[in-house]
Amino acid sequence: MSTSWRIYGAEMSPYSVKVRAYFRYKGIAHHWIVRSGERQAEFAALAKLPLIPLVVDPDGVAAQDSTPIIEMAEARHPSPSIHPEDPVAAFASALLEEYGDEWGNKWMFHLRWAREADQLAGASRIARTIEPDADEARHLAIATQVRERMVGRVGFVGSNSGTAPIIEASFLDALRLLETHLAARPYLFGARPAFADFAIWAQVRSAFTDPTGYGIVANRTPGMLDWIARMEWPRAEGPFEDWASLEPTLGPLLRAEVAARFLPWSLANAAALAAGQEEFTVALADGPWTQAPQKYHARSLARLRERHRESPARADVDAMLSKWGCLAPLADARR
Ligand SMILES: N[C@@H](CCC(=O)N[C@@H](CS)C(=O)NCC(=O)O)C(=O)O
Repeated sequence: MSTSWRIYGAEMSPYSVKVRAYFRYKGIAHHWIVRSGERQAEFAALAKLPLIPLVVDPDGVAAQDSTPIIEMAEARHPSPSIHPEDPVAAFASALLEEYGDEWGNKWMFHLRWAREADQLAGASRIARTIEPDADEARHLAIATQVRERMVGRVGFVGSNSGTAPIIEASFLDALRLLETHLAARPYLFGARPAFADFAIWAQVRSAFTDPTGYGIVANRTPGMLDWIARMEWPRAEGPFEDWASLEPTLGPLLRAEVAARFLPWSLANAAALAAGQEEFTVALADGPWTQAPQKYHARSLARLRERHRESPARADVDAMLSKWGCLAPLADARR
């Protein structure tokens, strides 16, 4: 029997590189298998959904969805933990993990598929993943198909002409706040990577490999470059910090991004799903945001609320959330 895990993924896929960086950090033996056209039959036999990453454990059990994959692997390989010992920092990390996955993906998807230069670059790289040895004519045909399909889907994450300025302002605000925070430490929660690093990094790193995202990071927040490179093969360089030393520069990210943009969006999305609406509009401080609701997000918001209820230091966590404007959206109305 193999003792190695398998990760079916792609270099272009943020959730795939998120899981791969986690497995690298934990030192869990794994094979990275590029989901190319050649692997499609093998992939389809294992996958419930046509999504990457797909992870197969040493017993042959397959799992999808990066957050539950990491939670499952963490339960089986608890050391070194990706959760800070300080319960307030640990909850902030879980909240920022959700923000990275669900909101950060909007930066990545929008930046990759909104402008022609990025569409062409992204579609060409994906075509090379699907069929690495295609001749030029075949390569162009695949890239054209990919581009049409993905440009048609950019609206699914809420990217449209009304939201584009909000998404781009959010990307730059987040990068600037992270750049300041990371000037004093190698990872978001201290000297080793936390749950939040993997999720936020995956989206920033993916945007960074596209022309527009690269231009923004390299020219406007070059202080992010070290962390982007470091997270490719993360390692423990020292302990986690407690919330007290993280708060002066991480709290402002919670306020400006999580409280002002991500959580209001997430609540409006969940409410629209519950009401069976085809479209919803939420008034963010930047202006109105309109899109069709996204199904997956309501489930991950529910999981985050569960974590919040289960926190071993609920009063301290609530004081932190309240200070940075995140408590009301997370509080359980049925309490
Ligand atoms: N919530 C899932 C999302 C996975 C996902 O959206 N994967 C994208 C690539 S990053 C995908 O497979 N898209 C369809 C495709 O590539 O065919 C996770 O965290 O793993």
